[in-house]
Amino acid sequence: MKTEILRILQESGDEFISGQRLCEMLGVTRQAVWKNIRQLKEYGYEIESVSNRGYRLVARPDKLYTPEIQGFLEPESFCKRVECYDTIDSTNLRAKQLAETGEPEGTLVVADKQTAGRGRRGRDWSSEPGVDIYMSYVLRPDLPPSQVSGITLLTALAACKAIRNVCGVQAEIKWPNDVIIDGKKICGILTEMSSEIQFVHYAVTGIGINANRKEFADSIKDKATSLYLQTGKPVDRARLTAEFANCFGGYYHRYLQDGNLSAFVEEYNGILANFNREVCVYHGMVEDVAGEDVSHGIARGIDKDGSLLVEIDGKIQAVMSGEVSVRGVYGYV
Ligand code: BT5
Repeated sequence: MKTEILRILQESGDEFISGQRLCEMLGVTRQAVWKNIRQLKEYGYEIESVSNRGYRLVARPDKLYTPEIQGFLEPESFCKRVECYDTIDSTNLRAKQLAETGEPEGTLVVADKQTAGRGRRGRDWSSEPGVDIYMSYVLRPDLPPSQVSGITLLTALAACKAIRNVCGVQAEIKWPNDVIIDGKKICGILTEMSSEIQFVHYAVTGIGINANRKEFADSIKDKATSLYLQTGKPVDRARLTAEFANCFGGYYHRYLQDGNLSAFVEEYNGILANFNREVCVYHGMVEDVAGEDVSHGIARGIDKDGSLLVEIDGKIQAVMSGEVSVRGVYGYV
C-alpha cells in the first residue's frame, strides 16, 4: 500500500490530498492510511498533514526503498517484484539464491551497499554505501546457453537509455559490458547463468551504476567516473533504478522473440565507444601482459550474435565476449 500512497502523493505534487480521498482510491480505512503514512514518515519521508486538507509529500529520503522504486515502475513493467537491502554481500549472489529456489523472472534485487560485489572473473566491484546503485535481475530466458551472453549487451542498452531518460546525458558502451561517459566507466554488468548443455535454468544480470559518488580509490580513479561527477547534479537513485527496470523489459522481450540482436545492432553501434576505432584484441583475456597474444584492428560494430567485428589485416573477424578482451590502442577505450 505504501507504493500506492507514494505514487498518489507524488502525482498530486504540491496539492494536498484528503485522507478520505486516499481511502476511496485505495479501498482501505482511514486508520490503514494513517498507519502507512506514519511508517513512511519514520522511514524518512517528509509528509505534511493538515486537518481538513489532507496530506502532501514535501521531501523524499535518498534511499533505495522498495515502495519508492515500485512507485516509479510502469504498470506493465517487466519488473514484478523489488527486494531491497541496506547491505548485502552481492545482489548477483542473492538473485541466484532466489532463482535456485524457484523465484519467477522479473524480480529485481537492489542494494545500497555490497560487501562482496564482483566483476567478471572474480574481479572486485567497488561499493560505497548510500551513493550508488547495485542491482540484479532474475531471468528465465528461453534461449540456448550460447545466447545468454547477448543479455549483457541488452542490459548495457537499457542502462544507456535509462541514464539518458533520467539524467539527460548520453552514455556510450565499451563492448561488451561497460557503460562509459567521457572515456570512463560509469557502470559495469555481470551476467551469470545456471544451465545444462542445451537448457538454461536461469540467468542473472547484475549491474552496478556509479551514481552520486564523488571520488574513487586510487586503483580505479583513472578509469571510473559517476553520473554526479559528469553532470554536476545528484541522481535520484530510486528513479534511475526503476527506469532501468522498465527499459530492460522491452529489449529483453524483443531478444527472446527474435532469438538474435538484429533489431538492436544499429542502436548499439550508434553508441559503441570503440566504433571505427583502433582496438587491441587480447586473446587470453588478460590486458597489458607482456607476451600476451594480441591482435590490432579496427572495431566495425557488433553483429546479430553480439560478437564484435574487428577488421584485422583487411579481414573482418567476429570476436566473442568471454573469449577476448578489447581495449583501445591508447588507453581503456
Ligand atoms: C564488471 O566487471 O564491470 C561487472 C561489474 C558488475 C557489478 C554489479 S553490481 C551488482 C551486481 N552484483 C555484483 O556482485 N556484481 C554486479 P569487469 O569488467 O570485470 O570490471 C571490473 C573492474 O572494473 C575492476 O577490476 C576494476 O578495475 C573496475 N572497477 C571496480 N569497481 C568499479 C566501479 N565502481 N566503477 C568503475 N570501475 C570499477
